[in-house]
Amino acid sequence: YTPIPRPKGYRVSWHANPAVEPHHFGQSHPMKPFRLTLTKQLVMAYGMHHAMDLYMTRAATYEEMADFHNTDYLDFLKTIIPSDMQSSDQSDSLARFNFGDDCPVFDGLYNYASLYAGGTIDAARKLCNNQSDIAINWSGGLHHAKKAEASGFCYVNDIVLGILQLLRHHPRVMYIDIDVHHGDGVEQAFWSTDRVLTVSFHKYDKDNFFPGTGALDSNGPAHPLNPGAHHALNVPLNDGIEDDDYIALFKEIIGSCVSTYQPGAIVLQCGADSLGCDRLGCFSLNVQAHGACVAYTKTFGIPLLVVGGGGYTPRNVSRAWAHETSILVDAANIIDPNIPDAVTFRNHFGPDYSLFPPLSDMRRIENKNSRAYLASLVRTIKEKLRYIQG
Ligand code: ZLV
Ligand code: CA
Ligand code: ZN
Repeated sequence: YTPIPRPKGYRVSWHANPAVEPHHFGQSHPMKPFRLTLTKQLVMAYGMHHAMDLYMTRAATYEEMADFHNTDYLDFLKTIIPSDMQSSDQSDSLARFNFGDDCPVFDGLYNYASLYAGGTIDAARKLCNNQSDIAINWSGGLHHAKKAEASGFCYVNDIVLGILQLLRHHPRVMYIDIDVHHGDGVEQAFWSTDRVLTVSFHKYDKDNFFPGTGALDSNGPAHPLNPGAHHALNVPLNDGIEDDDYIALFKEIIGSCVSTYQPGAIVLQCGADSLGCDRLGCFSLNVQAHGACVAYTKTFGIPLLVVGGGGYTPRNVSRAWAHETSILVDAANIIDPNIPDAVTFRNHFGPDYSLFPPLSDMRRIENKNSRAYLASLVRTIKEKLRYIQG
């Protein structure tokens, strides 16, 4: 490969620890930390690691995680072991903290959760100290975890912990979530403050799609004394949304939000389950369209924390996150769309060996988002922005 040069005029930092990658949620569980290994192999095969400052992430300390999480939840997380899943004297706690099929207890769980959380906290601190302009942690983005509850494959809410760090330096932080699921844990954590504006794009079907929250009219408790009222925005979508509509919607909404709210930092959750052909998702986005949202967010030149999230077809997750890394280091137009021969696990990318296989044609899902529906979403959200001040 040829080393990718450093981007001109700004610094990008990469936060990772390979010890996250070998964790296993269990036999048929869709969350596969191996997708991080694939992502890293692509990034390195393209020589992109030369364009960034590389930081080996440490585990978040118990005290750092207690900035958001309850200590009785953390104590449980720290001591629970897989054999407790069957034990009757743990069943009350397991139920109370929402452990089960979605959130199993697996070997090294506390290590896994504290490592991905440490990555996001470190990334946020690099931005605060002005040692980085764009900080990336693909192992983070676990947006469903609650103060005292695991949820939707998420145990510790690294995004909330990262935003809490950014709030030490920035009066206002904006959170953008393009995972196919609603970013409920982050929304709820900042439900009562006007210092964080959360915006989630997601598939919404109250009764049939997890987590069932994130309706258009769900914008924070509208109590007159709640400063956080109106500071949660939701973009509920139906099955099958395609590239051009999604990009146009993202630009219209995010452009208006940034110019109104004037955030000092942006956190972007890049859940890759919004891609076409995802095992759990139902949108029809190609890698380029998912990446176009990252590219647009970067154009504001605001300190940017980029995290991963969902994504259940590992070969496509790694394609998207490698492409997005190239966008962030300003090298998208110089990398070869044919996946290099030297990539470890290259067999995962056949038969096309392309960074951009046409995902939208591979599994046709009818687009249930009419132009009129999308236009009404934009109109309604722009009206909601009138309640928000920068
Ligand atoms: O991508 O799960 O639908 C960020 C993220 O946003 C549910 N869970 C819950 C509510 C009751 N159920 C079903 C429980 C199923 C447990 C096992 C699966 C196993 C195999 C294949 C698919 C699933 C599954 N679980 C699909 N959807 C769910 C959701 C949770 C989705 C979390 C998304 C996380 C990382
Ligand atoms: Ca989302
Ligand atoms: Zn998701």
